[in-house]
Amino acid sequence: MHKNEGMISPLEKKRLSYVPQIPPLLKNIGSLSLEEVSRAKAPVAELKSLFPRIFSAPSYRVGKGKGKAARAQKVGVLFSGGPAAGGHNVLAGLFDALKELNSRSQLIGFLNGAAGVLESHSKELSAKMIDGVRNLGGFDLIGSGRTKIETAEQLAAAAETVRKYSLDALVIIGGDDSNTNAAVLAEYFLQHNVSTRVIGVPKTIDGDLRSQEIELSFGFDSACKTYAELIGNIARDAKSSRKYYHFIKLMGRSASHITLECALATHPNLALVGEERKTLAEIVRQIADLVRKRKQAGKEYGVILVPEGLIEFMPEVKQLISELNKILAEGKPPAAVESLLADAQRQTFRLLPEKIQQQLLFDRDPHGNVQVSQIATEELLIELVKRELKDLKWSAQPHFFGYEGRCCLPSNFDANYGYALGRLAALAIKEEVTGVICAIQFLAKSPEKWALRLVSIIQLMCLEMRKGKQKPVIQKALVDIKGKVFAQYQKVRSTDELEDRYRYPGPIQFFDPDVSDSVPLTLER
Ligand code: FBP
Repeated sequence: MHKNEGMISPLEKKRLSYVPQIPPLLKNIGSLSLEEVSRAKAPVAELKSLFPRIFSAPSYRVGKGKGKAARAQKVGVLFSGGPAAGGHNVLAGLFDALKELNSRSQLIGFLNGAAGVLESHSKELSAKMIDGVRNLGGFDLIGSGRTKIETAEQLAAAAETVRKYSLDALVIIGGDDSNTNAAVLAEYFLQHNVSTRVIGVPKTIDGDLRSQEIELSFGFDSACKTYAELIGNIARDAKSSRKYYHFIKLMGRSASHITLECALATHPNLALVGEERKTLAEIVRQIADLVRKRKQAGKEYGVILVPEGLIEFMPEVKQLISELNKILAEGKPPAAVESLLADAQRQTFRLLPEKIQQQLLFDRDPHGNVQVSQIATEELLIELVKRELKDLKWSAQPHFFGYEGRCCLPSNFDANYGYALGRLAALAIKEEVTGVICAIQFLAKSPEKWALRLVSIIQLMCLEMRKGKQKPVIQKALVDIKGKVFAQYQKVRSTDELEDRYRYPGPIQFFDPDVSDSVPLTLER
């Protein structure tokens, strides 16, 4: 019996007994081996000096064969960054497979992200603990955090911890930065004769950790389905009450994948896509035109989706932010900043409502940068469109959907995908590889047809300017505005502006096979 059985809801109880569907190969990991698929050089030769040991490490395809013996392994695992539904299933998949391979294997959860490694803060995960979180949302069994292991002192502390615990492997479940970190650690451990191997697992609701090999991270599907349910409900309310424009900001720190997926699922009157790189003035005009046109058609309501990262894509705001960062970094007082801006940037600054000006000047992260994700873009747009439509009567309601979607019960897709990723990580550990990320392909098909890969993380990396220095990173995958998914949205965009073709997806379904096994629309395309 689950220890909190009295506390859990009937649906959670039911979900605990769901058996994730996985590719047949993953059912018997002991009978699998790895085949090298490429030993291609990483795309940027300069990475070689930073990662001499893993620079030309191969990627692998998984197949039947006599792999390495299944010896007892001691494995550490941590979550990094924002929660994403399906994370507990990664732990369950990893735990089950490790124990099936050798019942003496142990899984140690580091608490609250990489900080747990630096502070040696951990707990050994038992079958009882794992059984209590199967197919449930959240990362709460071990917590997560945004600490990075970057400095020489942190790297040394991480090496000390994994040595102290005698870990054979460390599994890092995270996004682009965390998997970059996984590569840094893999290299560091090899260079310092630490025998712990490092395996990455792709996680983020943002859907921006993608490459040719990685189709999607887990968590995106459940988050989008949750937001799409809420957007559908709001659309129905808009159409019923006929008096508000709903400006709905959706999470996604940089890329607009979540907004695009929700647009395909719900058909709002407009979905802004940051990657189109329109100026603030263009966007305000576009929305004002939409409100005018709909008014002429007798409609004084509507639904507009706004991606969280929109503001950073607007060329003039981007320039303003970079100028502000420079001036403030020179230690100039915020009150003097406006007078120090170049004319064009001063104009942009003056256009912004006071609340946003204050956010740009005072709400800074520990590195002194603007906290772009905290800016109320939905409120900014409402205010500026109101100015533009002075003589027109209309009302707007701002919303922000973010945290609501990160810890929901995982959809069947994410429950299956997370569990399969965990089992694949166990295979990587058995086969003693390091510096690889788990990649599952053909995700739009049913799990029986998924293909399994272990991809050398270095293959995903490039050099990018960060805080004035060239740094190795996994580049975020933005929405490709020449790609198929955006084209699909473009096809319906102008019709959806005036006609109300809202779709109401309703809550995530778990039990009706016609609905419950749906995959993200982004993948179907
Ligand atoms: P990850 O990239 O760590 O998965 O986080 C994604 C995200 O949910 C973004 O969409 C959002 O901007 C950010 O986390 C919010 O972060 P925080 O939890 O620190 O407020």
